[in-house]
Amino acid sequence: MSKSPVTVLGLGAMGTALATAFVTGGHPTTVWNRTPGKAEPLAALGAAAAGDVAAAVTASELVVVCLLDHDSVQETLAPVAAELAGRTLVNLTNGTPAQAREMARWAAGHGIAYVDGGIMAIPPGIGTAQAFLLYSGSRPAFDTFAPALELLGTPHFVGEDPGLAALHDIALLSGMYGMFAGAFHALALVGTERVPAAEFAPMLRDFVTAMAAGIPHYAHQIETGDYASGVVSNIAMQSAGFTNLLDTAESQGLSAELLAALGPLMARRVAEGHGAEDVTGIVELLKR
Ligand code: FVH
Repeated sequence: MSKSPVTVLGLGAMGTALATAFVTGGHPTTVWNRTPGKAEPLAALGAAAAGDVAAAVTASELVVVCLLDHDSVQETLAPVAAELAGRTLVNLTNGTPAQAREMARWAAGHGIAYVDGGIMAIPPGIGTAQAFLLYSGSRPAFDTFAPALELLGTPHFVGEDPGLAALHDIALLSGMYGMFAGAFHALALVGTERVPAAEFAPMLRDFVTAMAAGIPHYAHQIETGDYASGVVSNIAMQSAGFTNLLDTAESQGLSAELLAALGPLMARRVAEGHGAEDVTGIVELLKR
């Protein structure tokens, strides 16, 4: 059976990985990039390099866009709205839920089927078992092109509200950056005593991985608002211990700014009478 033609707009690190997955997966693939020259390796694999955005868009029913940000997507697509009419636009550019909903309204106004997406992988991971992608928006459009999109990584359709993929994406990235913040602080801290980072790193990875196993339990507490269920390490104890993290950073001559926000939140929660509960209760202090 012949495979559906795909157009990829944007040949940065990620767009190139996406286009490579489509072309090697047997899809007739047309590519375009603002700065010429980036299409050459893909053309060598069999992709067609379009001379302008309009030619790229009209080559395929499925148009995948992966540019730097929301502004660059708007700037690139606004002039070709008429050419996109009747096609499916899958936007894999990182953005906010509000931006995704704005794109969906724009697409609906021009007769374009719209699917927003979030890529949970780095470019070398595209097409591997570890890669997964989030999608939301038009379910019929997603279903039609799912066989092509599956080449990029495991697809998760998270709902017809077009903002939901971005919400999941930003939430996952928030978790990742929180983990990075702690890990970078830890690596810098051992470095103050010349402990080799490479020797410490596996210990850090294993400990963080073991602690991450608690996430489903924390999720239940946060969803139900019951921060007293199944408490193993109460917040009063954790708050007392956390001051040692801040004091150690200070005495080792290291800024604790990557960690600092947690200490006052824990102390406030304890002061408000929740010392016997779990540390997850600090989310109550985040709500506005
Ligand atoms: N790379 C990663 O690890 C992450 C993984 C998760 C998803 N992100 C998001 O993917 C989007 C693209 O990221 P990228 O890695 O491809 O980024 P770059 O290599 O910097 O390429 C940027 C492309 O955007 C084009 N571009 C920028 N501004 C404009 C504009 N005003 N008009 C048209 N195109 C524009 C740029 O073109 P050029 O500079 O080569 O001419 C590149 O094609 C991004 O949302 C990540 O957050 C990647």
